[in-house]
Amino acid sequence: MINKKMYDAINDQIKNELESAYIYLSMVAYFHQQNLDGMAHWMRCQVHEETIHAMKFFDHLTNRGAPVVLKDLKQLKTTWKSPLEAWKDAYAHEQFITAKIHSLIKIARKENDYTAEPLLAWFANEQIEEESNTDKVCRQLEMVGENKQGLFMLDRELGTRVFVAGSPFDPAAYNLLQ
Ligand code: OFO
Repeated sequence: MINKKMYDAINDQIKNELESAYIYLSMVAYFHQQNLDGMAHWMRCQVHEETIHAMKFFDHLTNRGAPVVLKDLKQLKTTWKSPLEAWKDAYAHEQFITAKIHSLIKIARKENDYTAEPLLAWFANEQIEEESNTDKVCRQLEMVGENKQGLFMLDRELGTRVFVAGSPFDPAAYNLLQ
């Protein structure tokens, strides 16, 4: 049995994670338009990962016998002035998600939800990487500035990111995400 506050907050977080996937999918489209296929590829991997995040929370509720309620996703930004602006938005979005995870932890502690804590600890740790990945690309783009060759090299490097194996809806596969 899950406490009502925790239940509502987790349902809300499923929406936040799906919104993350939706935002990054918009960035995939934008980067392809800019001929930055490496960045588009990196964001495709990120969409996959965000869907896994949503499913981790989805399964948590389902396994505790609580019904998942999917909510409306908010209207998205669909274009950016520059690749740097897009990556800055990605970094800001990850900071927003970190704050949401921290507030979930606060609720779990207040409501003595020991069952949710291990999952939330996983997410708190995951957010270190999520913030650091997007922040690093912002810094690299700032370093590159107007240098087209530098942008090309960075795009090539981001294109080497490897997809997590398996479907984001298959718990056996998404447990591989460390
Ligand atoms: Fe990008 O970490 Fe989930 O949302």
